[in-house]
Amino acid sequence: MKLAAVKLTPIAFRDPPLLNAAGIHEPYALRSIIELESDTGVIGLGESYGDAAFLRLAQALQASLVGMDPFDLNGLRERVRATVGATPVEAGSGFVLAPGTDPVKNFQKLYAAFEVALLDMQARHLGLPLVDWLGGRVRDAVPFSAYLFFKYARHIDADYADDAWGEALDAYQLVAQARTMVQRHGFGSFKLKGGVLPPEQELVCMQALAAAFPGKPLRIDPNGNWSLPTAVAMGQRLQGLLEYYEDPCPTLADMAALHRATGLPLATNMVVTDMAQFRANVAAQGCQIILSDHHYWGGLRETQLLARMCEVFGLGLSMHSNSHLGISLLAMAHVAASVPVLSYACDTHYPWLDPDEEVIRGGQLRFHDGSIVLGHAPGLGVEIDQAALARLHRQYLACGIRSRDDAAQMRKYHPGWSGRAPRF
Ligand code: GKR
Ligand code: MG
Repeated sequence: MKLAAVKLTPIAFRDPPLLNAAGIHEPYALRSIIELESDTGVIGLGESYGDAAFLRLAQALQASLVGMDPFDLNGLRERVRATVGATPVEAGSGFVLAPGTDPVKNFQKLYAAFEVALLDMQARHLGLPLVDWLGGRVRDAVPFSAYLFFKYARHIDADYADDAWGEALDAYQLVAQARTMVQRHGFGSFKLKGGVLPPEQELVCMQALAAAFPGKPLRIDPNGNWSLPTAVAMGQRLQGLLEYYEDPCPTLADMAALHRATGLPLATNMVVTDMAQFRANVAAQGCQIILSDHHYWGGLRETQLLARMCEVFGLGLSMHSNSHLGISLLAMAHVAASVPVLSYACDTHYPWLDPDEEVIRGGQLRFHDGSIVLGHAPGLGVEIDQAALARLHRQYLACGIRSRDDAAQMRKYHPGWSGRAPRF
């Protein structure tokens, strides 16, 4: 079997006005969809970043893949290495809250994007669900948490109608958002994207969630927007409420000091994003839970390696997410189902996806009791709806966004907004 065709389609999909430490989401989020086809007619699918820097890399790699053996992942590695080596690094590019957009991750993210599609093709060729080709399932259902956001009711500059979620800027509105998530998807745990409102107000929201959903695991993620003294003070008041405390402070040294001061379990997708940082974290005894993300950790097999490393060093493992569609969600679920140590509900932005904006044939994937349940179809188990893909590609061409910039978007609402961190 040989790779006969490699198609890469940049897309843009509607994204609600979600607030975070860096600003606010733009009206469209960018992704890329990878479609491989072998000379025997087997397909392989992937989904990754859609920012201009990633697309340049992926386009530079594309032609070199045609003709390769789809099982030759070392061959992919060499081709990716050559492409990344020949591409000048754009210093300062990348978006701080999407760790994979950092140019230092060029190798990992490019390899990961095509590794997923090749693994999908391999599994389809063998007639195996991807999870079984990854070593077998330790669970059939992968739990996800309800990812709660403060949000505005409407974008300042969208060319489409307001979303149905409405505004969420206080505890009452946030609890209503959480209830909707639970009613629609059955989630059994909650993550609040913090670092947005003054910490006291976010604490009140966490207390309201705890009262509304007694006994359910809660997390807060201020994305490094709290100073160490703020994080310690808030940590003391959050004692007893938290399953884990995610990235309140921006540096590993601060996270380690916070853990010493509060004893709270700390999670991160900001200060541990590669193996060198993993080693530093172990030495510093900073974070106890690592949030993996195959898109920038170098693919599904590297995620399994990370899981093994967490097991060896006694760390917990969970999963990070940026705005994405169903192919990413399935890749996350298949690898999560193959990893014994992944014992926390994973993050996903998927509930924020407008149901009309999915590229999978048959439409949006469904959560069952908050979980993605893996079936027995080969590979990732889905096909592309070509009409939907073409529509989202036209949306990409028309929307004018080429790299995510939540800070610039926020300045459209508040011209003086600095985005300085840590802000609280
Ligand atoms: O989409 O606003 C967002 C999130 O803040 C995202 O950018 C983060 O990368 O979800 C992420 C996280 O857990 O840090
Ligand atoms: Mg995070």
